[in-house]
Amino acid sequence: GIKRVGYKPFQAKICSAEEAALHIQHNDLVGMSGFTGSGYPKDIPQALAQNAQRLHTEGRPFSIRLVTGASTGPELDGSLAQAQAVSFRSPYNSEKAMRALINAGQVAYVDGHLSRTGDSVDAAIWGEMDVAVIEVSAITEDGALIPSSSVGNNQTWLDNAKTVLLEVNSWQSADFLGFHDIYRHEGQGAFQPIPLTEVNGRVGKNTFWVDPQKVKGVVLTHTPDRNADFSAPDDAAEKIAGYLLDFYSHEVKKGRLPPSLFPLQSGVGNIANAVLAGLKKGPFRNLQGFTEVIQDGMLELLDEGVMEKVSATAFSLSPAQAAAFNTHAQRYQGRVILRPQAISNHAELIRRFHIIAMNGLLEADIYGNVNSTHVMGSAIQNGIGGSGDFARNALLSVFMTPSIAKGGKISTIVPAVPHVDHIAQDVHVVVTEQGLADLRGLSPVQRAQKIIAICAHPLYRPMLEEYFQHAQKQSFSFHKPVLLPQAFSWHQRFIETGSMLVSS
Ligand code: 0RQ
Repeated sequence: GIKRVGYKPFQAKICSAEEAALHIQHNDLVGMSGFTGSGYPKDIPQALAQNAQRLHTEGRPFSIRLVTGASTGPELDGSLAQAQAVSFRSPYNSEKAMRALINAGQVAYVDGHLSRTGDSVDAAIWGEMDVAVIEVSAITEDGALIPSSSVGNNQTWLDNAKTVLLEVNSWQSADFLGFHDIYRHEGQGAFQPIPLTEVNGRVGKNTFWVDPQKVKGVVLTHTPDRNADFSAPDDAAEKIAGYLLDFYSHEVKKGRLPPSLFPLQSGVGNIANAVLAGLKKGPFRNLQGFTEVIQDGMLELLDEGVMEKVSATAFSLSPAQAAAFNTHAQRYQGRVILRPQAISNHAELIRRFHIIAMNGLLEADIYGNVNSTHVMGSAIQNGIGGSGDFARNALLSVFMTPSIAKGGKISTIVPAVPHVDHIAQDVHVVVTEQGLADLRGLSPVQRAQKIIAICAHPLYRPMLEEYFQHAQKQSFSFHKPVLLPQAFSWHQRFIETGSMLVSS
C-alpha cells in the first residue's frame, strides 16, 4: 500500500483525536469536510463532542458554528447534536438528531444553495473561519493532500481557516490520486469563464494544498464512510423511471435531445437510484453524468458501459459498492472526476452542458411550485442542497415523487405549497407513479389541469378538481386562480387530524 503520511513535517504532527480536538474553542466557526455521508472527519468530531459534554457537566458553555460541504454522518452531525455542541449549522443536514435540534429552535440553521456556501465564507459573512477539519486519503511526500470520497468546500476551508486539523483515513482507497480536479475560480481574474468544456475535463490540480504552518494536528483513522444501503426500487419508483425513459425517447424523436441525451444530474434517494437502474435497461448509450453525487446506480452504468463519464463532488455508495470501489478504483480513472461543489454545481457549467436535472420533492402545488424542504411549511427535512443550483440552470428540470406520502395521509400534490424552493418557472416536468406531466410552455391554468389529471393520486384527484373548479369561479383574479382561505387548509387538516383526507 501507499504511505498515508508521506510528508515528514506532518508525521511529527500525528496525534490523538482528543489532542486535536483541543484546538477547537467555544464559538469557533469550524469548516468540516463531508458531502452526502462521504469524506467527513469521523474521530475528531466525536472527541470534540466528548470535550463539549465534559465542559457542560462543569457548567461551562461550549458550542461551535459548523459549516460543511453537505450532509455528513452519525460520527459528525450525530455526535455533536447529542452533545448539544452546535449553535449554528449550514448549508445542509440530513442527520436526525441535528434535525430535531434545528426544528426545536435550538440550532440556527441556514439552508443554502450548495454552490454558494464557499462564497459566504470567503466573504466572512459569519466572521473569519477559525478551524478546518478535513478528511484526506493520504498526504504526499511534498505535503500535498490527496482528497478522499468527497471534495465539497475543502479547498475553500483550507484557504480560509487559521488552524487546520487533518484526518488521514486509511479505509479510503489508496488509489484516489487522479480522481479529483481542484480548481478555485476565485482569484482567476474577474469576468473570466471557467475553462471546462468536457464533463471529465481537467482545469485544476489533483490535490488540495495547505500552508503547512497552519496544520496543528494529523489524526490517523480507519473508520468507514456512512454508506447506507439503497432499498430495491419499489413499484412506484419503477413506474416513475419507466415514464421518464419514455419521455426521453419521445424527446429524442422530436430532436430536442440527442440519442445519448445530455449530461444527467440525479438527486439523492431511492427514486433517483431507481431511475438510474432503469437507464441500464433503456435504449440510451454513451450517457454522461454532470451531477453532485455518484450513487450506486451511476457506478453500475459506468460498469455496464451505458455511461461513459461522470463529474460530481462526492460519492454516496452502499457498503458493498464502496468496498468494490476501494478494491477496483483504478477501473474508473479518467472517467470519474470529483470537483469542488462551487464547480460541480456552477450555474455557468450547468447551462453550458445542457444538463437534464432530476430531483426529488416533498410536495408540488397544482401550478408546479415545489417544496423540497419544509414539512407542513415549518419543519425542515434536509435542505435545498444542490436542487436549486440545478433546477434553475438545467436545460430540462424534472421533479419526481410518489403521489402520496405517509400511507396516503398526505397528498404530494396540493392546492398550494406552504414553502417554495423551486418556482413554477424552474419546474419543467413533474412525474409521479400516476404519470408524467410535461409543463413546458403552459399557462398556470393549463399546468393545473395537467398536473391534477396526470400526477395526482385517485384518492385526492376529486378533491383537487373541486378546489380548482371553485378557484376558477371565486378567485380574486383568473390568471392563476387561487382560493386564499382554502389554499393551506389541507395542511391545517393534516396538522389537526393527522390526514389531509376529509373524514366522512
Ligand atoms: O419520511 O423519513 O419519516 O419516512 O419525507 O421522503 O419519499 O423517502 O423521498 O428520500 O426521495 O426525499 C425532498 C426530502 C425527498 C429529498 C426529499 C416524507 C416521507 C419520508 C423522505 P420518513 P422519501 P426522498 C442533490 C439534490 C432536497 C435536496 C436535493 C431532498 C421523508 O429529495 O432532500 O434535491 N431534496 N438535493 O414520508 C410530509 C410530504 C412528504 C413527506 C415525503 N409531502 N409531507 N412528509 N415526506 N413527502 C443532492 C444533494 O443536495 C446532496
